Amino acid sequence: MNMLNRRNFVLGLLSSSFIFNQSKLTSGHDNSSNLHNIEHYKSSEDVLIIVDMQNDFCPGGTLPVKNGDKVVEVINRIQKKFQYIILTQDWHPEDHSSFVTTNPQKEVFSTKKMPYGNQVIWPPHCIIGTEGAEFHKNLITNKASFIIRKGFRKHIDSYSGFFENDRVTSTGLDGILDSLNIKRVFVAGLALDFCVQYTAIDSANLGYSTYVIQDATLPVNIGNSVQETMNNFKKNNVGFGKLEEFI
Ligand code: VGL
Ligand code: ZN
Repeated sequence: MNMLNRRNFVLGLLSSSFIFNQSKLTSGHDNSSNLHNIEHYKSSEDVLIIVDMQNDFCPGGTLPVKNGDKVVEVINRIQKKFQYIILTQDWHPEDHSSFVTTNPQKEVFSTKKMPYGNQVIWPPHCIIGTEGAEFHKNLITNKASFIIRKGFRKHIDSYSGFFENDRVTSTGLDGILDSLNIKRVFVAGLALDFCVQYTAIDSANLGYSTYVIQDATLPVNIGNSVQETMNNFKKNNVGFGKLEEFI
């Protein structure tokens, strides 16, 4: 094919596919099924981020949030309102630098200095490949399009789903939301005063309108971590309330 013919051939292809698409849109038997309508009201600009809904953060786990398992039901219900759902998964090597077992001279919940700032000392939790790192068995996970794993570098902890605790190492989540053209981020899961807080604040600072769903999260509660979280939400323009107040 010479250049001119190739051009006409390509244009022909383009226009025939255009007509095909048009006819699909305007076809007489427009089957706007219920499913179609549901997809329509689920905004393509919204994402639900379900933070660390894992066994070790639930009763019976190694770093349990009181009643942590109770939010699973609420999270499953609100998943129905979203087209885009992303899970985060705390995912640590067994000798992670934040673990008390790696710092035997330290007390659990005390802090130590890391090159990137103060780091809380945690009981070992969410160790790669263990039952404790698995999602709670009742959590619906098959609607999520991505699982973001974080905290797998021995020398950096990661609370936020966006950036690790050095505040520069990216998890890739911002790139995903950006390429999906997401505008609003809704955050649920565990724990309100750590990973949910950091995820929501990073999200707001990256420019997404951000809301934490009050009845779909609970705190670990260390010192006055909950009050501080509420103050930080106000300072960083993160909404905190029930989903019905925002959608
Ligand atoms: C978390 C402490 C350590 C959380 C994770 O998911 O909130 N907290 N690792
Ligand atoms: Zn962790």
